[in-house]
Amino acid sequence: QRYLVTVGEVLAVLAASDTGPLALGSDLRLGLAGAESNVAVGVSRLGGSATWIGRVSDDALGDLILRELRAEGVTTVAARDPAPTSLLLRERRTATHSRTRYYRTHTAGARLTADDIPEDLVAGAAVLHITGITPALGEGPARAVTRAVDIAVDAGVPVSLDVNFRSLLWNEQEAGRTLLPLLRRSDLVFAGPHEARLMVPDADGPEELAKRICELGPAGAVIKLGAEGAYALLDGREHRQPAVPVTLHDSVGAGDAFAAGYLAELLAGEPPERRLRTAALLGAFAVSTTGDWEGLPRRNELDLLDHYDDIVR
Ligand code: KDG
Repeated sequence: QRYLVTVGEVLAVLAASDTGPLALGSDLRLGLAGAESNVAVGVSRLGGSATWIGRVSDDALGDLILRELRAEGVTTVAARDPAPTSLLLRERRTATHSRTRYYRTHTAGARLTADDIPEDLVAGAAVLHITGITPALGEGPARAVTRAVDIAVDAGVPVSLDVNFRSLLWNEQEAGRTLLPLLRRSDLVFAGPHEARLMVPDADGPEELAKRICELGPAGAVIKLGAEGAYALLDGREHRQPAVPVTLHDSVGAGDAFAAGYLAELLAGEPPERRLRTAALLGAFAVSTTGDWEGLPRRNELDLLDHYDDIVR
């Protein structure tokens, strides 16, 4: 069976229910987040097979993570670890803008090592998806990602990289230095314009950014442009994908959703136009629903937004 494999950390999210300063207090909703697991869930909901590799705390939140991923049909390869689960505190500062604070040091996910990566599993995958978040968690996780890429490249498994720069975890120089060698060995790169510029600093504009990224090695580069859609250079061919118009509700998770849509269609053997269209649809579902992944569609729901109409009767 063709499956996607990914490596990362799942965090517990404490999200304010109220809009406004969290310093005034609020009910908190417990949920989960994690760029790589968001992608795995998105792929699984579209009928693809996805496996997530990571370290999971032996605390109750770790149990919740495994239950939730399994409920979503994601295969988990997770060593249990006595260190606690990472937390992400999400303040809903205004109706459309949230602020994040990580509680993410000495936690289970950051104790991932290269030994946690099962060789056969990565070598047998149809695609390995990595993001720039895991290498930012520390030397162990960075080595784990490098190990996964080593295995994939040796086995001829295409590598997909979402640059996913997180300024709360490291600075731009460190990110550029660490991610560039991974990008050179990737086949497909997802990045926003700012993230792309971390990789090719003297380039500008989606066309030039994608072209310069592909000159470094990848056969494909997808530059995500938010409400403007996406520009992709895939095997030397240009593609422009408009965004699907929706009302912005919560933009967190849009990039992961986009990657999930693209990769699910890649797994299904669909052509680039279809991959990009589904990517845009999943991005639209993510921004118009609450949470990073909860609102992602099943395949039979895609046309809810494809034939854009507010009410289905
Ligand atoms: O991509 C959305 C992520 O920001 C979220 O799910 C949490 O993985 C996460 C991170 O490190 O920010």
